[in-house]
Amino acid sequence: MGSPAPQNPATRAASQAVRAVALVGPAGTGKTSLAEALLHASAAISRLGSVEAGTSVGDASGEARARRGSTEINVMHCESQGDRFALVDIPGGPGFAADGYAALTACDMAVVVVDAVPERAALAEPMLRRLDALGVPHVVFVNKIENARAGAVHDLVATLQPLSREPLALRQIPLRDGDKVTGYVDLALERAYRYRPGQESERIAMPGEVVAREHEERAHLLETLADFDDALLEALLTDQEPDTATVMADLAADTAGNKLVPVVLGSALNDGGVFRLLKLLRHECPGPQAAAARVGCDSGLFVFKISHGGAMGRLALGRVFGGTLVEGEELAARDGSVRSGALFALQGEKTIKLGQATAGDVIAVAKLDTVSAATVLARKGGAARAVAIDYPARNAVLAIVTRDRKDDVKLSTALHRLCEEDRALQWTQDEASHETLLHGINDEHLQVVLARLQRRYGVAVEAKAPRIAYRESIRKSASQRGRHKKQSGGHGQYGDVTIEIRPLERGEGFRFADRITGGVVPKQWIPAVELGVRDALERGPLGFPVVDVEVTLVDGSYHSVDSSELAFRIAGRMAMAEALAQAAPYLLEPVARVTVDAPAGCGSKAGSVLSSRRGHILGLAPHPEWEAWERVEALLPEAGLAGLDAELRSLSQGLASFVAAFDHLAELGGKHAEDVVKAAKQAEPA
Ligand SMILES: Nc1nc2c(ncn2[C@@H]2O[C@H](COP(=O)(O)OP(=O)(O)OP(=O)(O)O)[C@@H](O)[C@H]2O)c(=O)[nH]1
Ligand SMILES: [Mg+2]
Repeated sequence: MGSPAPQNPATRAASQAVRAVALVGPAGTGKTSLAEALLHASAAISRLGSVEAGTSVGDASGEARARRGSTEINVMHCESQGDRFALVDIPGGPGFAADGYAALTACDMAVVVVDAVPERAALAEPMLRRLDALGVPHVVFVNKIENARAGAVHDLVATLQPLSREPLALRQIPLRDGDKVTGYVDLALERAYRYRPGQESERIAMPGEVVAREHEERAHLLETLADFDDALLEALLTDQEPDTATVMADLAADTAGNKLVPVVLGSALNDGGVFRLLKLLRHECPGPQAAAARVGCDSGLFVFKISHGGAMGRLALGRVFGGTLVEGEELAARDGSVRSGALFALQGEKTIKLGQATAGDVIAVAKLDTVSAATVLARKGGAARAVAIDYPARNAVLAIVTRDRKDDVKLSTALHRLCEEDRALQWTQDEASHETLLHGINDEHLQVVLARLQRRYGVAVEAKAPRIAYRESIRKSASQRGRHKKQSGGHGQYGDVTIEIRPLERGEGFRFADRITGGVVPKQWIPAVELGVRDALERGPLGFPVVDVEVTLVDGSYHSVDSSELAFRIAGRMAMAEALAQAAPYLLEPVARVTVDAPAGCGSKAGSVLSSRRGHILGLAPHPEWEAWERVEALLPEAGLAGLDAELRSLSQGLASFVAAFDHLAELGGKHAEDVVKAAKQAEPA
C-alpha cells in the first residue's frame, strides 16, 4: 500500500522540472551524510560512502576531506520515482557557509538538518532567519535520531519554535527500543514504521505505549493545519476525523507555500527516514517558479558560483530557468553577451557532459569567462542583472608572503581565482605596509584557503598577523637645522635648512609652508626640502608614520656650485628627523567601532570580553531586529580584534558575530606603547 498521492497544483504542475533542494543547518549535523544517503536511497550511487571514511560523494576536495567537514558547497543530483532533484549541500561551519548563500537563493526548498539535541537547537537560528528573509520553504530534518534521549524531540521543537517565523509541524514521533530510537510514527498517516538500513522503513503495528502521545501530537499537527484550512477547522470543531487525503494535501500546500515548517526525524548513517524524506520532497517541494522570481530570472541561467576546483578548469555553476539551455547559446550578460560553453551535470567533483539542460537543472557551464557569481544571464529579450547577496563580515586577516619569491606571479593568479570562487574571501595590498593581506570570515576559513592555495596552485606562503597601522605624532613644537655638506673629489654636495614644526589637531594631516626671504633657499629647491621632510615622516622616531604636523621652512643657505635637489632633500630629511625626536613624539593606535550581535544572555559576557581587550563599551541593548538577541556597541583598539571572533563564538555556542570598522586614532601610552615601540624596533632594526 503506497501513501495517497496528494494533488497539489502548485507542485504537481511543475513536477517535470528538476527541483533544487538545499541542505542547510549548523556544522556537523550531517548534511553531507544526508546527501550521500539520499543519493544512495535513490540509487544514484550503489555504495553508501561516508564523510568519516573520506568516501562520500560530497566533500571530495582535499581541504574538506582533511577537515572531515564541508569547506565549499557540494552539488549533486538524483532521481526517485521519476522526480529529479538537484541537491546543494551547504557547509554549516561559519567560515564556509557563505559559499552557499547565492545558491540557496535559487533553491526551491531547504532541508534544515539539526542534531537531535535540544541544547544545540539555537545553532540553527541564523539559517532559519535567512530562510525566512528569503522566503524559501523548508523542512527540519532531525538527524542522528537513533541516539536521541527520551523527550529530546519534544524539547527540540519547543526550543526551535520561537526561532522560526512559521509554525513548526511535527510530522513524526520517535519509537524507542531501550536507549535507541529504532523507528517512528507518522502522525499524518497514523502508521508506525521500523527503520531498516539500506531499505525503506518497514511498517509495523502501532505500539500500544505510544498511542496516547500519538493522539496528542496528531491533534497538535491538525490544529496547525486548520489555521490555514477553514473546512478542516470546521471538521475538528465538530469532532469529525479528517480524511487522510485532505491532511496530506494541506501539508503539501502549506509547506510548499512556506506557511509552516514540517519537522521529520531520521538518521543519515542508517537510512532512517531517508526514503520518507524523498517522498516528502516529491510531494511538498515546489517547482522552480518561486526561485526564478526570487533571483529575477524568468528565462536564462542564474550563476551562483564560479569554481576553479575541478579537472575542467573554470566552471560557472548555476541554475537554468524557463526553458532549455544548449551549448553555444547566446545569453545576455551585464556587459554585452556571452556564449555558453559545454554543459555538465555535477555529482560532487564529478562532471558529466550534457547535451542540453532543461528548466530547473543545476549545472556547470564552461567558457563563461567574464561572468562572475550571483549574476543572471538572460535569454533573448531578458535583462541580465546582479543579485545582491549579504556576505558575512570578514573578521580574520593574515599577511602573506611567498616562501619562494619566484612564486609571486603564481600567487597573484591563484589569489584572483580563489577570490573569484569564494566571495567571502578578499585580497588586498596594503599601501602603507606593502603587505599582501587575505581577509576571510574567521581563522579557520583562512587556514583552509592557505591549504587550497598550496594544494591546488603549489604556492607555499608564510602567514602572520598583519601589522597594525600605528601612527605617531608630536606634543611640542621644535626648531631644527639640518645641514648636508660633503666635499668629495669633484662636485661636492651642499644643502642647509632650518625648519620649525608644530603639532596639528587630530586628523589634520600634514602641512608644509615656507617663510624664506631673500632667496636663502632658492625657490627651485624648496620642493626638494618638502620631499626630504616627507621622507622623514614615513618613519618617525618611534618607528611609525607621523601624522598631524605642520612644518615651516624658515631659513637656510646654499652653495652656488655644490647645492642640488638631492642635497636639499637630504638636509630636509635630517632636519625633520631631529626635530621630531625633540618634539615629544607619542604613539597613536587605530580604534575600531565594533558591533557584536549575541544571543540573549551572552551580551554582557561579550561586553566583558571587549573590556578585557581594552574596549570601551558604548551600549548593550536588545537587538533592533532579532528577537532574543542582544547587540553590544563598543570602541575597541584594533589590536584587540585578533582572536576576538573565536572568543565571542566560544562563549555563545558559536553564534555571536561582529562587524568592525576603523573609527579613529587614539593616543596610546604606558606599557602598551612601550611594547609596541619595542616590537617595531626589533622587527626592523634601523
Ligand atoms: N550517529 C550519527 N552520526 C551521524 C549521522 N549523520 C552524520 N553523522 C556523523 O556526523 C558527522 C558530521 O557529518 P557531516 O555529514 O559531515 O555533517 P555536515 O552537516 O555536512 O557538516 P559540515 O559540512 O561541517 O556543516 C560525521 O562524523 C558523520 O558520520 C547520523 O545519522 N547518526
Ligand atoms: Mg558537510
